[in-house]
Amino acid sequence: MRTRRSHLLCTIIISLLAMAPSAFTAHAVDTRIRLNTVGFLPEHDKRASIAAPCSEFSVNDEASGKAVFRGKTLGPVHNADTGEDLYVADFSVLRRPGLYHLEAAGVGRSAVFRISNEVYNFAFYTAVRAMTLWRCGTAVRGTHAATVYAHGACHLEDAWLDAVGGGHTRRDATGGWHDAGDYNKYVVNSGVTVGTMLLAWEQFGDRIRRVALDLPDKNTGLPDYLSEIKWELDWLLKMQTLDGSVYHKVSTREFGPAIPPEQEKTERFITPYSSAATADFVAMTAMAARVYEPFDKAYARRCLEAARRGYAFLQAHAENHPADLTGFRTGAYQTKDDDDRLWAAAEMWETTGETICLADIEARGAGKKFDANWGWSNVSNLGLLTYLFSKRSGRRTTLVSEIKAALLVTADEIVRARDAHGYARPLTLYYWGCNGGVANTTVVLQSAYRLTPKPAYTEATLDALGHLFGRNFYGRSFVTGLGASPPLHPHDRRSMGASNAPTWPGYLVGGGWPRATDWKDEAARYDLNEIAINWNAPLIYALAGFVSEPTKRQPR
Ligand code: 9MR
Ligand code: 9MR
Ligand code: ZN
Repeated sequence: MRTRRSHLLCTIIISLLAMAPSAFTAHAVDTRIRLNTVGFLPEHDKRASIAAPCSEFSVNDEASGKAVFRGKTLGPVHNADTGEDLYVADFSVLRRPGLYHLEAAGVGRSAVFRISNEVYNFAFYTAVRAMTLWRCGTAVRGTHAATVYAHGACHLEDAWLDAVGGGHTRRDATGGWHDAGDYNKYVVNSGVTVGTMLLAWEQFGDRIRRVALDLPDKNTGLPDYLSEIKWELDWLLKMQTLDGSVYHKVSTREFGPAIPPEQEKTERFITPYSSAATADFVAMTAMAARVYEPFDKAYARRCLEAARRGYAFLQAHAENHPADLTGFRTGAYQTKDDDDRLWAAAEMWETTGETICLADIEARGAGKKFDANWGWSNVSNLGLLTYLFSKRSGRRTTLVSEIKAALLVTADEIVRARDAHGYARPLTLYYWGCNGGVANTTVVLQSAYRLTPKPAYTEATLDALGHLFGRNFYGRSFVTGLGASPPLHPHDRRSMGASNAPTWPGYLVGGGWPRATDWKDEAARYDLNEIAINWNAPLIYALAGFVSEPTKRQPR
């Protein structure tokens, strides 16, 4: 009895220590006050949306309780997609680093939030480490808020060749990341994921190259961030066939049960190739060839050789070729290949400088617009950006200026969507995985900022993060383990299995649809609450832009 008691006490103390600071507040949090609960950067906009009549507010120092800022709310503004009248509290001028909460007169107080230059560092670490925890073919282990998350080496038998005419024999297709809440591995979805993560490296490498990610990899000579992406690339290289085409996926025939990955012993198969998977593979390996070149020349050569073989295959087979997925009921990721081919051409051009690739991207890019809403089924944004920011000479200047203008048009459209929304959501649509879509807008915004440094592009990027971290209809963070009241029941087989399975941290959940108000934090709702690599990648991209070196400016 005594031991049990003290054990219980220990557990309580440990969980208290592990909790966000908000858990310490004696006062209840009123979830009608909705803001970015991960926090704010000192020099940037700071706003909260209040879903209750309120004319005055203050921001109070958490420790002393003293008001350090007082203001009047704006509004109400009617927010159409949630049907609410919202009052907006703007405390942008408060810049002093610290721990605060907001008090809305007549309403209540908000969750605790931080103002600091380093406010996104831990979130970045956690979101990338989530990729490490997604690794297949190896044991994984990580600690978050004093809880250890671990599983044994899984899927070491990947994968059988039956579905590609290889008889009942195996080909090594171990490694890579699991796709999502399921443990299968899909090349097309890896495409947008790796593409977005490598773009973050190209745009924000200076900020993220020194971030230590506690990887199990030893002596790779690579920055940790690139080492993590290499885990996926190494798997992708195993997915290319001799003729250059690339198998579409590695998967069980049906979706498996919610058991830890090392317990899943059902046979997993390689499925036939698709032209979209092949084109995405070309784009990824061509990008990797130039990104890894300064660190590992042999690996860069290997990636380039693979990219060239894939590209040659595509040129010899110009028609769109969906994968034959007969007999498989797992993720399909079927998509017409024109955007994938455009992206492949752009990356081949940027890496090789060859005129045939330039002609290819310029033919495919002519008249193309950017998409405010994009993702695994439409990656032309990635190709257009690579062409636009190419460091090579020889591009058609009229096309370059057209694509420049197109980028700004779409970025402005995203800013207007943000302006029109009561929670500053930069995307107007609601669909399966739309939180990933919200994060994807930041790629357009941050890229536009590189062309034209309009503050609105950066602020809207931060608003996208703010929305995902709590300034939304639910007043909750959409990323497991981060911010206030994050999802506890994601559709993630590791988190679902046993009744006491802890919620694995660092994962963006899909989000509510068809209406803004339809999200549920329920594990069974894979259409609302699944996690996926292609949604974490743009979250990582968005955070990468604001990672800061702790040594530069310490919070006072
Ligand atoms: O668990 C599966 C999830 O990872 C997929 O995204 C989703 C949609 O393809 O399907 C889930 O699997 C369900 C299947 O489609 C229908 N039967 C129940 C399965 C588990 O909830
Ligand atoms: O992200 C995918 C979404 O765009 C589709 O509408 C949905 C249904 O086909 O599938 C989503 O992808 C799932 C994939 O099929 C299997 N792994 C989990 C993915 C996220 O739910
Ligand atoms: Zn696995």
